Amino acid sequence: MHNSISAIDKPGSNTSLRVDGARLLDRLDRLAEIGGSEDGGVTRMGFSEADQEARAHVARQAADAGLETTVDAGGNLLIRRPGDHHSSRRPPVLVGSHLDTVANGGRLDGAYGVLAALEVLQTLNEAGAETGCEIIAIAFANEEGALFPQPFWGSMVVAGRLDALPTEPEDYSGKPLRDALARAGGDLSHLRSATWAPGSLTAYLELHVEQGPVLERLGRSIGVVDSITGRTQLSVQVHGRAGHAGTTPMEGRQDPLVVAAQLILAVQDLAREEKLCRVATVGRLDVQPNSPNTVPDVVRLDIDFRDSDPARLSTAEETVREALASLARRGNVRVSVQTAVRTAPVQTNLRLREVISASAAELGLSQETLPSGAGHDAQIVADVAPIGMIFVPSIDGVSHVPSERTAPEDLIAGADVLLRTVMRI
Ligand code: HGY
Ligand code: MN
Ligand code: MN
Repeated sequence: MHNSISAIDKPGSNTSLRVDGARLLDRLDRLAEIGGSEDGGVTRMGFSEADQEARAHVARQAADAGLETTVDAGGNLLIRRPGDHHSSRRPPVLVGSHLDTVANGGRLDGAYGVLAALEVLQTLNEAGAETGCEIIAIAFANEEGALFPQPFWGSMVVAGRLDALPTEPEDYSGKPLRDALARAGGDLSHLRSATWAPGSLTAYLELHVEQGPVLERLGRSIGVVDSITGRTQLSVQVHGRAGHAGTTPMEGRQDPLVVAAQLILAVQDLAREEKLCRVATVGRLDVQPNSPNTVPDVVRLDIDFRDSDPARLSTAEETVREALASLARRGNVRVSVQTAVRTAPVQTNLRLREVISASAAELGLSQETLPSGAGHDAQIVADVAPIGMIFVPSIDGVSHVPSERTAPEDLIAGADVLLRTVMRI
């Protein structure tokens, strides 16, 4: 984790500057229409058509605002102010989040951080404000990994974690990423050109909805994030022996779905009974051939577990692998396990936390320091830059669902804290 940061925190110059809240809210409404559904949900899975449309939409909004946009080889959208508006030669500050969503997710997860970063850049540009270094807004590609199961794709590229990425990524149906990435303006053969070396950024800042209940329960407007959870995601395949539901005797069946069901209960016990990790979830299950009168052939499931302690994550993973091996023996099926995600928990940068906190205080906003139970691009970018994260409350603490919402005044307040923080770095 790259955590050294040069002196920051100039007293808040231009303290009267505020974002254009109405413009931010309007942009959020319009972006939510891309991939939007009747129930208010949004589906813009990374590198899908809807995701490409959203990226192009935001790029047009930036260009209409007189800003410059580029797409790097990883498919990340970067937005810059034209000309030279920074007083020092220090490396740039990246500010952003992601535009892609989970299936039928919410309208704010990721999108809010990207549009707030655009709003901050436009506000600075309209005011002709000088900043301590260049401020670049970024929309990371495929943070969720909902279609192409390589979550944190864009931030892994920026952080140079190319060895951890498959050389020829495919989506869940086996479709290659290469063409979809090219359509987004990226280039799978030149990912290295999109990496940022350690020390080449002064900081990375991400504004995000909390996606949990803490700020709402405490009645706080701003969250100063002190750490981001570690996360392991295992992709499991259970191979049995398909057969006729009516004629295959129960004795000697090799039913992969029965083993998968036993595994799902074992995963829940990890967090519930054995307390080996904070949370554990099986959210995706694929049964083939998925026919009511056929004993299944193969079952695929993804196991997601999280904790702030890497040692607990390793123990939980070992326990899952042991349970899987013993269930496979008992069920006389064959299993294979791939590690889809293994991200370490990270701390945010103390100086950035202090600047965020001071910015919120200057704006008269209540605040709380808290950990993030969700994963974020920031925890990957932490390899190459000091990171800071700002939260705003989630109504009812829900996210990854159509009812994901945040009060408009909180959305605007979060963007003002981001603006003020950026101006102090
Ligand atoms: O899964 C997460 O924590 C994030 O939403 N990608
Ligand atoms: Mn998410
Ligand atoms: Mn997110």
